[in-house]
Amino acid sequence: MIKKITGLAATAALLIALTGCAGGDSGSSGEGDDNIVVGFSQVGAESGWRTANTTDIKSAFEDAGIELKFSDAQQKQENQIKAIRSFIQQQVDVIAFSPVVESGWDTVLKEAKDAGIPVVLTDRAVDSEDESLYVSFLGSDFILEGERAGDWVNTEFADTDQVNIVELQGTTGAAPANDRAEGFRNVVTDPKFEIIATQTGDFTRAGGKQVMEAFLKSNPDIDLVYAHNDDMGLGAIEAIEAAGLVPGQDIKIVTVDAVKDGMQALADGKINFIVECSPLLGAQLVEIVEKVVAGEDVESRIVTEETTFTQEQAIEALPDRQY
Ligand code: GYE
Repeated sequence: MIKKITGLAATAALLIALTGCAGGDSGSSGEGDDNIVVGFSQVGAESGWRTANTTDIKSAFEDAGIELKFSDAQQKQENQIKAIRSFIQQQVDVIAFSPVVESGWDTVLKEAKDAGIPVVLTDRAVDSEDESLYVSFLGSDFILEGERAGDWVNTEFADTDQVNIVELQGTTGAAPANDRAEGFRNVVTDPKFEIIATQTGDFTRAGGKQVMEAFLKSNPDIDLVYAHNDDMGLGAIEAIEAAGLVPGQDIKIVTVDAVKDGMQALADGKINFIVECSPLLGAQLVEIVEKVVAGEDVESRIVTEETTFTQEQAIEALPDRQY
C-alpha cells in the first residue's frame, strides 16, 4: 500500500506508465506496482458484456502486478456503497467502480475524498454535480450508441410508412439505459416511428424474454425491437420464436454491445444490426491508476472507441472476437 509517494516511487511508477512493462515480478526493484492496492466494485454478472469486462479488468491488473480487491454488487447500489466504504476502511490506494445507477453517490464519494482516496469511474457515469468527487470517467458514449442504433433504423425503414417499435430498456436509472434511450430518440424523429411499448429488462436475457413475451401478447403488430443490450435481444429472440414468428424477418432487432452470442445471432440473421460497446477497459484503467498513484494528471473523460456491425461484418469479425 502506498501512503505517501516518494520521489523514487513516483519515478518508478512513471517509468512503468511510460513503458507499460510493469510485471508481477518487479518486487525486487523496490516500490513498484506490487505495492499498489485498488478496490474495484463491479455492477454484477448480468450480461455477456459484464462477464467480459470483469475478465478483462482482472487480467489487466494481474498483468500489471497490481493488487485488485474485487467486489460484485449483484446489481444493487447498497452493495456498492458498502464495498466502497470497506475499501476506504482498508485504505486502498485507488477506488474504481462501475456505478449501477447514476444517482445517489455524493455522500460515499465525499467520504472517499475526505479519506484522500482517488476514485475512478469505469463504464458507467454518476450524475454528481461536483466533478471533484472523482478523477476520471473511462467508458463509452452511450448517447452516441443510441444514435447509431437510431441511424440504422432510419435507413432500414426509409421506405416503410408506419413502424411500430418496442424498446427493451437497461437497468432503470443506469447511465447506459438513460443515454441509449435518449440517443435513439434524438435521431428517430419522423412521426411514422412510434415507440408503442418500453420497459426495463434489467440488461438480462431472462428479463428481455419475459418483457418481450408481454409485449407480444398486447401488441399484435411489432415491426422492430430496440434492445439496450445483446442479452435482452437474445431473450427477445426466444420469445419471438415461441410466438411462432421469425426474428430478424417478421420482427427486426437492433441491439448494443456486440458480444459473441449477439454477433452469432447477427451472423445467423436473427438480429439485424449491432452497435458496439467495448467491455475491454482493463488496460486503460490500469494506466489511469498508475498515473493517479504517480501523482500525474489524468484526463477527466476518456471515451472508448467503438464501431457498428451489419450481418456481413459480424460474419467477418466473429472468428477473431475475443469475448
Ligand atoms: O451494455 C450491458 C451491461 O454498462 C455498458 O451493462 C454497460 C452495460 C452493457 O449489462 O450489457
